[in-house]
Amino acid sequence: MKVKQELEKLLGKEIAQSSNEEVYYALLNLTKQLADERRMEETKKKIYYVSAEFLIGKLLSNNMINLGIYEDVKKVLAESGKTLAEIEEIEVEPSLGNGGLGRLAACFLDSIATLGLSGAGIGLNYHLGLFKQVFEDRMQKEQINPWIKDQSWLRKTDVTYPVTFGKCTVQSRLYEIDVTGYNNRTNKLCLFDVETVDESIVDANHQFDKTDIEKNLTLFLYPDDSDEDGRKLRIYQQYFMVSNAARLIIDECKAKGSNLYDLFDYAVIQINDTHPTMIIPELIRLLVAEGMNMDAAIYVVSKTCAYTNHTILAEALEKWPRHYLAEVVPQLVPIIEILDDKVRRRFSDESVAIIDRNDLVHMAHIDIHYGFSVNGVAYLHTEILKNSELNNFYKIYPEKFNNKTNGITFRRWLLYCNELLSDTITEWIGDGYKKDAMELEKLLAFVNDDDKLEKLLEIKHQNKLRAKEYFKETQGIELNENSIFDIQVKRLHEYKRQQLNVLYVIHKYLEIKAGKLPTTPVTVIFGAKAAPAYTIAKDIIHLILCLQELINNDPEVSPYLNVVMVENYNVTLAEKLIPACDISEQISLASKEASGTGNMKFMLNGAVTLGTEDGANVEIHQLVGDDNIYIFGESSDAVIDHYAKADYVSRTYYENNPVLKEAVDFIISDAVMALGNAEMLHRLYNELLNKDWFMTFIDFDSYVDAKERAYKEYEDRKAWAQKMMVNIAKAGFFSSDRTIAEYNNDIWKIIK
Ligand code: 8GP
Repeated sequence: MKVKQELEKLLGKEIAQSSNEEVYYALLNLTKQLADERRMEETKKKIYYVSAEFLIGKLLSNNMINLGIYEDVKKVLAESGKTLAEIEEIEVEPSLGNGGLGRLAACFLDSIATLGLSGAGIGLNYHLGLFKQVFEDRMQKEQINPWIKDQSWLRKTDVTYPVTFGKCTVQSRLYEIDVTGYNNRTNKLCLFDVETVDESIVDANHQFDKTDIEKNLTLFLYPDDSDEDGRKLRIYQQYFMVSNAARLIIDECKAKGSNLYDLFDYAVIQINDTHPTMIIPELIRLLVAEGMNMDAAIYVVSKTCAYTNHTILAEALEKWPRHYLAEVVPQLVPIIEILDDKVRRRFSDESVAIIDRNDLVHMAHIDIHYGFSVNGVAYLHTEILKNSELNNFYKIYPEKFNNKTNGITFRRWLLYCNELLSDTITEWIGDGYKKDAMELEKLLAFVNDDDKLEKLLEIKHQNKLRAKEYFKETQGIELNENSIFDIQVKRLHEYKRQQLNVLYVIHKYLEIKAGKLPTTPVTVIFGAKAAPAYTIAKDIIHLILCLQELINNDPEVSPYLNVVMVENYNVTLAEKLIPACDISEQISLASKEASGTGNMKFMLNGAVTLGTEDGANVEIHQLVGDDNIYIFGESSDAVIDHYAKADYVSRTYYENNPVLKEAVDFIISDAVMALGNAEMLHRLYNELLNKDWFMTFIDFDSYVDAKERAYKEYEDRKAWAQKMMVNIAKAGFFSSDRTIAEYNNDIWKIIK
């Protein structure tokens, strides 16, 4: 295809004469056309990945790579004096996701299409999505994040369903976004919306009438659930999502010849965490309405649905009061009661009941009893599910439990975000790794090749320069490209322990003040959004921003140590930061991070992990060996034991460790209080001292040791480059193509 001609045809003029915006829309349309040409007939069986989040990121470059026109487009733009980077600035990142679970869903859609499998994502078309984070007075403030433009990747369809709630009926509308596979088929992301949605009901403080369902249903992802109306709104959203999904699936399967008794031969539904759980009773309801008897409907649905668990944190395992469901979706309650009754007849163990003695409906329990597969997302996580968190279920259904270690799409997280590296790898080992990521292992042949090691360091430096320029321009942040980039970017949560990193920063600051100077300067970079109602998480952000101000403006310290918190961390920023990273912070309390996927992205881009034996870090450790990772902290067994015995007392650590005490006390020192809010800083200080539920203090010493070791070993540039090489070479296992192949072989069984 002649890209230039096609583009100029769409533009009606020469590229050089067109604005960046015009070029962007021409590329959008060209890409959509090409994606459409790759649509393929659907196979008998299809995977439906139902998820509250799809954190898809900007789509233009990713689609162009998958469609094979990326290089040509870049060349053509360059000839006309434009760069793709400036064209991409026009694209707004969709606000359809929050964290790992949502980004995983996006990587999975890419891999499903890349492997040529017939599949679709199903979710909601949130107009304002997750909030946009801004910093004011060194605090996180939330703003609305509208992202839908007149022309976008969304395509309006004719598909619409009436969805009935206890108090009203709304009419849905399906929108679609094409999902291109790498040199392969085009699938769809199906996003349901409601036409009565009204963005104008949201006031300047982000408040809106939570009971006005017709107007608010698809405004926000994860609306504030700190009050009852907010929690009910989440149920409205979830039911709206799954009721539409169920009808779409039934319609598609019928159209392909299903008589519904054989639904599982036509569809497999992957339930992404518990948000879509109501699809189980809803499908049962719909099948019964089609004339099936209840037992048959339960049997059919149970053979169609599979569940993925993404966290063991109790607060994330949804439990809805029965009376909420009775108000919002009364039609499901009798079905859920039947499901519970059947469980109670079979098992006397109260802990596996669906409706507990307090009248709470345990959504995960529905999934486990009435789905055919339950999977965790990394080896350790699945072991913890089997042996502790869900042990009572594992004893009943050992055959349902399986592990699927997460993965990431290498198209976005290497080919696109780190072209320097991927071009160099291609030069060295050919481009076979683009289809078979395990070929990256060929790089192991170069661990003693000085020129190639030198080249890796040079690429890292270039990527730091690129990040420096980007953050200077977009956020006014100064990054020192000659410093170690030590990065922790992820949702803000106490279990992820940004506060541990912060305590180290304080400790380092105090050391420098006392005259102990690091050889190489360090920049500690954070990026994280805190859930709007999560007070302590916001306090941690506040502390980081105070330290940023204090440290970066202290002429004694700033030549050696800088702290940076980037604003509104999202996929686009991740794509800039990850290729520039030296040290990847994966420091969750062992047993708490189900997998992590950022850890995989950093490794693939040549960063060395500093982490606990948690989630997929365990597998990274096994792959790269002791010399190419910095592991510290308590083991997950030890942590689980501490919880069981309730014997962790943070104050004891504080009192017995003067270095730790000094760092903790600094949170409420005059220097920090002069910049910060006393209430917030004291709250955080007291939380750590009197509770510290995620055991920050227990790992402080070993964290400091590991970090010092990493900084020291960074000095030996050749040895460091060897670690980089090994990390990149061993990252192939974490391709989401591998993960999806495993889902398909073990769970979905879709034949191409
Ligand atoms: C995340 C896990 O925290 C992370 O370890 C894992 O890599 C990722 O899922 C993908 O499996 N979980 C969530 O994002 C999550 O639980 N989000 C809550 C809002 C539901």
